[in-house]
Amino acid sequence: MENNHYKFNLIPLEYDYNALEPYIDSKTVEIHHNKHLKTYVDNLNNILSNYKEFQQWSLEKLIKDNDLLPICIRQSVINNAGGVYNHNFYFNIMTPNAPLEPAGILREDMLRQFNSFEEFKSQFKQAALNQFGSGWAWLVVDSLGKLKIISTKNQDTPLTLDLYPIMLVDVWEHAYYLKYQNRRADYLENWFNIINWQKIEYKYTLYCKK
Ligand code: MN3
Repeated sequence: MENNHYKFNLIPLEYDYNALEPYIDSKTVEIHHNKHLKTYVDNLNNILSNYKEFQQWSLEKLIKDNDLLPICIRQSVINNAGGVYNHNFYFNIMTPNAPLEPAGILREDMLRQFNSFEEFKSQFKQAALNQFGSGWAWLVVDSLGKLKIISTKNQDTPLTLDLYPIMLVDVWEHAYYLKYQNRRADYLENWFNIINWQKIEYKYTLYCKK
């Protein structure tokens, strides 16, 4: 069962480790999920095990309201809760049976703001390429309801920026190094074959209904 507060679980993937081949290799998905993500889950649980008062807080609240946490655990909660949130999100929006482009209202709004899907893709890839060092590229909705592409470093999230995230890609080297080594651009190009647009569209409609 999925827990959105302490004690957090390693959420199983909805697909097999080899399901994203040939775009992401089986070994990378396995290590990424069963080692990297698991470490974030374990670290977060370890930190919170000594702080009963925060054990009912959701992942989102731990990230958003981090200024209410004791200073001695604040940065490690930001890193590890962010690591869990970002990776759960990332694994959730990939699928082996991907439609190659979004549909519905998301597509309409994307075309309105970026002129074409190709232009959106190119800007998103550029943000992911330009993220220096470890981090993430995101498609978010801002407080005016506009789609925006941003990047964050390390395990930072847009949640603290009053932005509503609907899509992200991991550009830490561990997400692609085994197969692509330093070729982040190739990883990104291939990643566009395994995006679960239905899930992203659903997140977008949730935002629109708010
Ligand atoms: Mn990662």
